[in-house]
Amino acid sequence: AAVEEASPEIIFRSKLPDIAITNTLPLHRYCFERLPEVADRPCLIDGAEGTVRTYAEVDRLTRRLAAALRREPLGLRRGAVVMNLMLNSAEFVLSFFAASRVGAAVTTANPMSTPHEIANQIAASGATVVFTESMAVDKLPASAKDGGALTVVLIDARRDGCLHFWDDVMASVPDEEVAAGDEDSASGDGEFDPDDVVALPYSSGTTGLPKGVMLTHRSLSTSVAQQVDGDNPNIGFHSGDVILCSLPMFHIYSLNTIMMCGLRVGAAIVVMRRFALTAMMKLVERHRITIAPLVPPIVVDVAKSGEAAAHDLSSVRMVLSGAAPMGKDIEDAFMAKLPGAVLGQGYGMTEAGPVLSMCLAFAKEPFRVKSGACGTVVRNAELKIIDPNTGKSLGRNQPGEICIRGQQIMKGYLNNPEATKNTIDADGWLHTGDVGFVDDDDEIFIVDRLKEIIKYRGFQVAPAELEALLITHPSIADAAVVGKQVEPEIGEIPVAFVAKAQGSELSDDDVKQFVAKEVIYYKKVREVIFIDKIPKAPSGKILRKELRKQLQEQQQA
Ligand code: 4UU
Repeated sequence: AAVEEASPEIIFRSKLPDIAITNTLPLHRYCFERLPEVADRPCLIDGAEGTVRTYAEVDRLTRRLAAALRREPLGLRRGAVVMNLMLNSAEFVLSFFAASRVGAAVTTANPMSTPHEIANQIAASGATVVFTESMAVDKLPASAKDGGALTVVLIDARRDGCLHFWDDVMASVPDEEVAAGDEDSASGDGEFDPDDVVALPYSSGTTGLPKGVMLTHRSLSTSVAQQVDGDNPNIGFHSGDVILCSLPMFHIYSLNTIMMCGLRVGAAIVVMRRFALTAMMKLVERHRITIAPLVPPIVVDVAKSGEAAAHDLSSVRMVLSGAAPMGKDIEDAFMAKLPGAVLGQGYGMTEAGPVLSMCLAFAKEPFRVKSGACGTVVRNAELKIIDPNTGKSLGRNQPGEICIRGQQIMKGYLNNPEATKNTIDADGWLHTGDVGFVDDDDEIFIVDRLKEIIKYRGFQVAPAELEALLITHPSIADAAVVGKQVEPEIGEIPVAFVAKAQGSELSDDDVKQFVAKEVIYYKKVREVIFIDKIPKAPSGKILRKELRKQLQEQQQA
């Protein structure tokens, strides 16, 4: 029989050498490994109040909370799932690492989500405890409020049927029980596997509905190491840095690159409940912030704002952008406002752990980089570009689907081996659904997307979710949702193509309002186009390319 000759794969690597990575520790141990050195340094600074918690205090609070999580009424064990449904706060960080200590996983969600979205994620993830705040508590499923299967811990108010984070939960553990040497169930008694899931964010990936992304202790510590470990780290964070945390920790970008990387290096993290331009600038001035991780819409806000000049932003030495494309023109406009800082991009995807590539101008020994590039593949990882039709790997400067391999990528989608298999192939390559190329200097440029997702200000919108909702409307026969490129402050908006049921007098406002009632603000349908029939392949797959083309033609007309 003929032996098929496998053509050698073309694999791209970092320009930084691989390093020895510690990725078998529980994540909390890994992130707090430098505790003895940084114990008295500021760890979490509350943006609104200005209160400072040191590394020793944060570590001790997570131990206390872990002890409380283990005992009744919470009674959490290895394998349990906790939901963090809140904006940025110290409590978010504490519950995340306390969960890690007991061997539980944290599924994160935006507290602006609708009751329907929250209920779906609770059911799908199997969460039994929810850490949340007043703004979201009334949206929890009814079973949660009358002492059903869910225990609700409220961080900012007292309420019947809920536990108060500080007064009930934290206070239940006497100080003498929070011994510094107290061992975690996630490591002390041997019941720990680095491949246990510790974070469970939801992402729709390349297709379909949002799915639980199983990120393990091993994947996240590998990802953090790829960014900030080694003698010449890819991102040269250090313990003297003051890092702005204005991006939501419920998204993997903030959770990993700000929170985990920040803690790993022993930096101070300034926690903003949520982003606001003026407040952010004041915080930079007040705390002499050195590192500002942002997303392109915020970069545009700063570039366009006259306020930058009214504040002393000179302490900022590094501005990181990611989660959506940022063109050269935006980069250049921004740099004119902050000439003293290095601006660069990271490219991440929840499933990839999340960071695939990072700007090498952030390295301790920086490289020169090009504007518009989204970094070079991280160290201790492999990246290839494949022809989406043949699967063959491509050389430099040839656009194709970006694939990544390494110990940082997800273990898979929760309870969804089918979707996992479609995303991570038999050889361990994760297929991103992004189209890009690697240039002669190993820099990556993203040029297109094969996958369905729409990114509204960096947030994921899954067309399949909106389509499933739209077709439940009695006057809608069929529907398809695609993204439309708009101003860079937004990026893309969801546009619905709707085929009306016979005789229906549905208006575009009807459609918009119908969707708006069920989904979080950034998933709202912003435009409706009525058509006779949704174009589909014989397999039933929506021909999104055709719809996108139709949008483009309309925009040009
Ligand atoms: C063009 O967006 C993210 C994670 C981003 C991230 C994380 C850590 C950035 C920097 C960092 O340090 O995850 P998701 O899952 O929400 O969205 C993933 C998708 C990608 O597949 C790609 O289509 O978001 C898009 N994307 C980008 N596109 C992410 N980063 C970029 C980028 N340029 N820099």
